[in-house]
Amino acid sequence: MNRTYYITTPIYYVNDVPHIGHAYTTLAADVLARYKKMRGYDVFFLTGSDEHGQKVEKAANSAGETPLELADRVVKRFQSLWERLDIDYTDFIRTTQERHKKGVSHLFTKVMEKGDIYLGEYEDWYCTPCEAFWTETQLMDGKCPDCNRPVDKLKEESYFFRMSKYQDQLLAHIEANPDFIQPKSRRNEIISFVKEGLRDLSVSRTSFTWGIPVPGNDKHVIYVWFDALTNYITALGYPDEAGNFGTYWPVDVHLIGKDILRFHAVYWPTFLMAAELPLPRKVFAHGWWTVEGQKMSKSLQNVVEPNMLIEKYGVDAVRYFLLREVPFGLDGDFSHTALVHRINSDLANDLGNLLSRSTAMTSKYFGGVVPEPAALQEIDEAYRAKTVEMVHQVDGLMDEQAFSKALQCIWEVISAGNKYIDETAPWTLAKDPDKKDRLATVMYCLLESQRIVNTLLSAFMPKTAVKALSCLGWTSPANDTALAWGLLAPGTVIAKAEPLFPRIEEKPE
Ligand code: ME8
Repeated sequence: MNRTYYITTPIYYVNDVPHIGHAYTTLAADVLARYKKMRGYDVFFLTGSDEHGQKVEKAANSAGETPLELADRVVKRFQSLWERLDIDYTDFIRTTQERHKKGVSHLFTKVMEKGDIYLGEYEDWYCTPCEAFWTETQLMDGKCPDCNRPVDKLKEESYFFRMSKYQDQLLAHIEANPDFIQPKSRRNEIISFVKEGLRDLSVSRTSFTWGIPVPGNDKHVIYVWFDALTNYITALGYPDEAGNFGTYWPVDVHLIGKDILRFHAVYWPTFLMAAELPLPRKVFAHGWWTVEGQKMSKSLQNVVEPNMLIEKYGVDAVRYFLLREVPFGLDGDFSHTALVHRINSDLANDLGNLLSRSTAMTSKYFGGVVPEPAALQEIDEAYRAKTVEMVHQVDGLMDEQAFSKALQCIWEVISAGNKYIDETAPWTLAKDPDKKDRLATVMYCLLESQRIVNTLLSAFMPKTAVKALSCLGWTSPANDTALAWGLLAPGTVIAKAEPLFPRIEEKPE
């Protein structure tokens, strides 16, 4: 039986169209899922859409459609973008699906039967765009502390979840499991938040109807976060605790943006505690993208549309850039200049050039056939050892969701390859028939190191990696065993590589 690995993205609201922020989380999840698959894990990668709530109801009203019509229309935009971005998810859950509604009702009933959901009355400040209630003290200058927009005083009958009851248990769990909330700075924020005291949480609404009815009282719909978070288990077939739920839960990592950490690191674990279900192993909150130094927003008209980027630069350049440019967990800035710079320097110059040079020399000196290496000398051994060490390092970095560092580590080996060519000077060796063995060894090391590099890169840039590997005559699947040194068989026919990434000379916008 393979080890399992369950990874999720947030389920995105259907009242917005997808932008690079959404693409970022989904891409990171895809890279990790592909990587874990390559390392032999049985991976379940879940994404989906969050389709209930007042915002969707309002957006549908103003577009003159039913909420479900709106959801059906927008969800297609997400799904077609994921296809273009080569996102290889296992399942896509929509919160309007029966399987989800059934699981949410079950969870709600179970927690209510336990006495942890009770009927009360709610009065507080409510921010409609954020769908969040705030206490008087949480407001910033009388406005929503998250988005700085005006809030309304709301009083309504509401069901409450006894979140306060789980405060100590949650704190103890966070403290005993340093990996539970990552990165560390975010973990500290949550610890302070929990220490300030958890209040009971309103988990139903009567002010709108687009949602899952509270079992036994359909005046109320279930609060969007109780509904949305539960997707992570309903997609596995919950309440059926056998099947996929039994196989994949608890989740290995929920990848989310920092904006929704509190919901994932406080609300969700306490719901699970109440339901006596295991908690997620890790919640990782990545940072926020701005665009050319500014917050991305519809009103500023600076929303970066991933489809446009793919058309202009190609899918793998976009995949590479988003994960390389900014350490996962920190905020970052998107700019066309930075993207063009990465393409020209990392992809065209370093990665592409190395492959072109090596395959061109193999064609010229060995008729396009992988030569038989002789004994490795010190310089070859150092290059081999660096390649082998990279495989090990990348594995640890991927477990920490340190995508940018993993790519840096791979690029050190690519740069070492270019340097190795300069230092061994194959064109000089080629002039001396007595150095044929030496030349063969150098060529072999170059090709073999790149076979391993491109196998690792298949998680990041699937199409490019397949292209590069096929130039190297390697058509076996990219898997765990393919990462060992020495598998490229002498005698294999290689192809002279076309540039993987042509340089972009034009001035970027
Ligand atoms: O919050 N930079 O959905 P959502 C980086 N439905 N990431 C960004 C980003 C940016 N500028 N903008 C958005 C919801 N994101 C809920 C989630 S989960 C049970 C329910 C990404 O459509 C980031 O992952 O508003 C963030 O957490 C998510 O989009 C919010 O997506």
